[in-house]
Amino acid sequence: MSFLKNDDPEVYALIESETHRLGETLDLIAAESLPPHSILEAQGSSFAIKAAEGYPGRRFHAGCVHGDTLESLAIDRAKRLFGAEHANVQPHSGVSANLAVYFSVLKPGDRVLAMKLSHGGHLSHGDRASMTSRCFEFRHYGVNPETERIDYEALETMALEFKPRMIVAGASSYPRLIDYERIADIARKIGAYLLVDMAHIAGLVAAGVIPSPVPHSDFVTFTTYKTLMGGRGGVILCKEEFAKKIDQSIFPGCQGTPALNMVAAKAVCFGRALKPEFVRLQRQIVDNAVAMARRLAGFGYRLVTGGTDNHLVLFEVTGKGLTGDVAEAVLEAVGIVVNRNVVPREGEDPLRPSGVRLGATAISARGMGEEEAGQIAGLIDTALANRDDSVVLKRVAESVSELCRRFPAKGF
Ligand code: DSN
Repeated sequence: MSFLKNDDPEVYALIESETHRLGETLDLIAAESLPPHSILEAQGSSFAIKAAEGYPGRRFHAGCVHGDTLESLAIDRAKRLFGAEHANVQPHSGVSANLAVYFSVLKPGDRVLAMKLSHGGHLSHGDRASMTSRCFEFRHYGVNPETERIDYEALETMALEFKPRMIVAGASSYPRLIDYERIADIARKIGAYLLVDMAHIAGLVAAGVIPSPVPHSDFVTFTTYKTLMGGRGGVILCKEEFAKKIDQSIFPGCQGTPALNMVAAKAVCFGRALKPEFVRLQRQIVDNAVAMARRLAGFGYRLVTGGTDNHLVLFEVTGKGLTGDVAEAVLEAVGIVVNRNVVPREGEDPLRPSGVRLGATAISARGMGEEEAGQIAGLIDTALANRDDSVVLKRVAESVSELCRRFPAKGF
């Protein structure tokens, strides 16, 4: 980055510091990964310059010859990777992708049934704080209070009574598999569309490590930077019959020109995900999450749903006299980066929740296996149990640094 260093030393220094932070800490944020240099190169490439409103062969700007080939390549790879009939690779984010799906087939005020944020859903699934709740009439299903797994019977009862035009499945803090077939049956019964937001688990689905929602859904949205390990951005997959509506809903409906540099990064991401090494890595992510979950349970933490089937672990810290925000701060101070999270319980304050969410994607990208994942769970427990003991915390921080040195963050 010699140009940036000369042109803007202040920003250059911040980038250097952030690169150092990423290398010297353990990233356990479930919504992050450690993308390889090739993804960052594509993001920073000359495609960042190009205005390209429209779609390949149908642009509103000249000079899109290479942009057209690039976008077609990204679309073809996305379709191949997920066995989808149609792909739109232009959404700038997962929220943009969801908005475009809503506005493709719904009218303002239409009813939508989605998973509650506090039970693992997502803001853009009609949470009060999201503009989606102002555009459509959302109602929310949740998990069974005993099992903390989706209550499909209650979902069906709500669907039959509320008669939504669309059902949304998918979550950002649900550690279990989702029965897409069952939700698709419910949607079919009431003539509703089914949208699955698989942002968190897209990498696991691409690798075939967990079941795919694609055959069961009208629309599937996802982001490319979580388990899929690419750059920032969103994608929509849909059945061919909705292709035109989805494309129009993204452009000109919800967005202007696509970010072709991010489309380049998506193409690279899909190309990598089609390789056998990616499948091995995705299996390791689940194995590592399971290893962390088991160790934490052994230390007496209550795991939401009792374990995990995917890349994330959600556990309560209130049993240890802590709240999620305090746990997050204690862990960040020793170099373990996590996020506080609500657990499925009504009335929780999202700023001071009872839980912590962990994800195994970035540590797996660094080459860590179950042994290290278990060791990290041990470091988490030691730090939380000794949060007022600076000597122990220093020892934990040293162990974190040692792990980071043994498993360098080659990804970026
Ligand atoms: N959906 C948010 C999360 O799960 O943290 C970020 O994409």
